[in-house]
Amino acid sequence: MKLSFRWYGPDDPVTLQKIRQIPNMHGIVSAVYDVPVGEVWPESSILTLKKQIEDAGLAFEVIESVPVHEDIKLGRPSRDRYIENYKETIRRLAKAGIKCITYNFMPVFDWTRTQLDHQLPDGSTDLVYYADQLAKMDPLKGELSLPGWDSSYRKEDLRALFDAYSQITKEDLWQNLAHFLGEILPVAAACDVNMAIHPDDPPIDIFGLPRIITDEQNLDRLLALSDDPHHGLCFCTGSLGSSPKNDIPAMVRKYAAMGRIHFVHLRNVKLLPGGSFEESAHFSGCGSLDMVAIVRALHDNHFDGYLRPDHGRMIWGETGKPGYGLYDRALGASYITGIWEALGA
Ligand SMILES: [Mn+2]
Repeated sequence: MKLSFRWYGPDDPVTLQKIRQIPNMHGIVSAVYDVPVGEVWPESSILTLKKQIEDAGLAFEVIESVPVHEDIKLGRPSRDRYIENYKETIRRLAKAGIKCITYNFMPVFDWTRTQLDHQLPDGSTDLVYYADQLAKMDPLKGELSLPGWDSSYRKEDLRALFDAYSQITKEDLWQNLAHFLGEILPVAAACDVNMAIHPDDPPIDIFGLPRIITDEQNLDRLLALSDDPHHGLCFCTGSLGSSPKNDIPAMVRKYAAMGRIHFVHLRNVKLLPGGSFEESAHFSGCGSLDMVAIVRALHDNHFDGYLRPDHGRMIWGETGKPGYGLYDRALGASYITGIWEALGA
């Protein structure tokens, strides 16, 4: 297990020096953030990022994420150019020493929450998804004020995207994912880079947009698209775990035994009635997931991939990017390290 930590670059209030002081920390998970989706990442940007991270004494081996252009997900003719760009970005990242690239195949939006500053009884704040709050939201009406969403979409672009997705089925989305993987996996294999798909978060259709990376059945279907071991998962316990039908420890055990988990996002969620959930502290007692059972499933399978604490609460008066403060994620990292150590060498 290579303990890692997400870092958003020099503007991140959480500095590399602070991250390095977390015990057992191996490396940084980051990305080039100033390139439009679909364009090739400049080598100079990749190398600058690498130097910043390595100069701080941390490994630079994981990218989260190289985003997939909507034209690829929609299967538009223009996807060919974006797929070629994606391949070139993979080659450049591999040349810089990257071993694992995370991506997702969620239409239009990445993760969805309904509130980013929900207050817990202890005074900390967390990210939540309340079904009744979501029911009142419409991204195509009023101001686009949904928490954490990409504000770079203009409303007319968003409407056009929603229209485009209304024309395709989940089977179409599967076809488009299969086409994308058929193109990029040979490149990843040649470069010896692991591709790790992040599941849909939460793993349900939202606003009528199709979502397919949601449960064990779909993960099986996904992995069956290619036997190449470079084709694997970024297993996000909080995303998959926000659906009560997913048995997270059992799924981790299964896919770790197959050698298909390349990267783990470890966090806990507290499931509420009606499909709602709250992100909780990592400790099992704070949420619905058994973190020891999850880490044990990895440990039993000699997991040597990357793992990072995922979203944390805001505690001790910290302010910053919701979910990505230092303190609670550092607590999560140490908690995970403690479980790992207790399970033995
Ligand atoms: Mn995640």
